[in-house]
Amino acid sequence: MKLSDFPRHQLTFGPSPIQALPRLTRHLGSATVWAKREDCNSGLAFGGNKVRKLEYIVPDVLASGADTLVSIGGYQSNHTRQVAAVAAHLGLKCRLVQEKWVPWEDPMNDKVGNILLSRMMGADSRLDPHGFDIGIRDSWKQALAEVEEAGGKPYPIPAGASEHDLGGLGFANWAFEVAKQERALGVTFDTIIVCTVTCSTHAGMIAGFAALEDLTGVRRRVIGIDASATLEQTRAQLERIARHTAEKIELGRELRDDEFTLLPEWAGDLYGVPVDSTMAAMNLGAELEAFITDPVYEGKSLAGLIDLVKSKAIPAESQVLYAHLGGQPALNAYHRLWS
Ligand code: 5PA
Repeated sequence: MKLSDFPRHQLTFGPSPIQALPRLTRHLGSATVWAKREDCNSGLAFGGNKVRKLEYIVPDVLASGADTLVSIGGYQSNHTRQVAAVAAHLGLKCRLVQEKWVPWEDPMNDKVGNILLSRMMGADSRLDPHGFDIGIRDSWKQALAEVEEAGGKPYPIPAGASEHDLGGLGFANWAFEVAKQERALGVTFDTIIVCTVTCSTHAGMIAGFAALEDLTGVRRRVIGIDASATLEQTRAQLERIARHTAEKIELGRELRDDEFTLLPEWAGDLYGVPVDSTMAAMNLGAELEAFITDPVYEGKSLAGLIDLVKSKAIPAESQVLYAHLGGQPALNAYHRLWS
């Protein structure tokens, strides 16, 4: 099926805004930096990248007759907050497994930010002691079984909605949305920067930009900045989901090796724990542009952008598009980084 033939249930406001970042660009003194703002793409509980993925999953949810969305993430998962938001919006129930993905010892970590919002929206959000893993989890399968045993009809949404058959479509379409906005702006973005963990954001972009390249001949670099700190598992998942999505949208060719770039240098040692480059990037974005990023995801990908632009690994004449994927509600749980 062609991408435009897949049903899409609108949850976003429409195309997310693209903004120039002139003060950051001037400070870095090389390539021109822009951002596309998925962090304010929807009115549903602050939006984010998962809302865009879920637009292609909701038609399947509604067709299934399910009454409960069941998903999983860390205590401060943005994904589970967005699943809770979509459940509330559709009038469905929501069961969330919140694993202890991050060794961040703060008494507020399982109370404020994303988890607070999920509870406020009526989700049945339960803590689980297991640690970080982007794969399919027993705790999630258990939650699905429990909903069924209680007489409910669960709809399974895996971590980050990534290992879902339709998980890559939202960001495949993002590529075409960028192309339309480029025409209006009179700019071509030759380099895209994206944060990568469960992978369907980056994988969807790879498939979408590949399809766009085949139509227009414009070749771009999509640079994934790893924030999982489990590089090999993440790379394998990225390739699998990108190939699956490319096949789904009938790309009609194999993805080339040079279409996969996943850089490990800014992840630090552990998922969810910021390092010096994360702190420096978050502070720089905030001080220069009121551009707010989080310590788990976007602070790490922003650190990657800063170093790649400064070092001219991204050429000075480049137009760089940073995908801001959301994540700010988790900042509350990290208050002591600034207090
Ligand atoms: C997340 C993911 P992918 O998981 O699609 O690779 O996206 C990475 C990413 N930025 C980037 C933000 C703000 C994100 O929330 N979040 C997960 C979550 O549970 O919130 C899926 C891990």
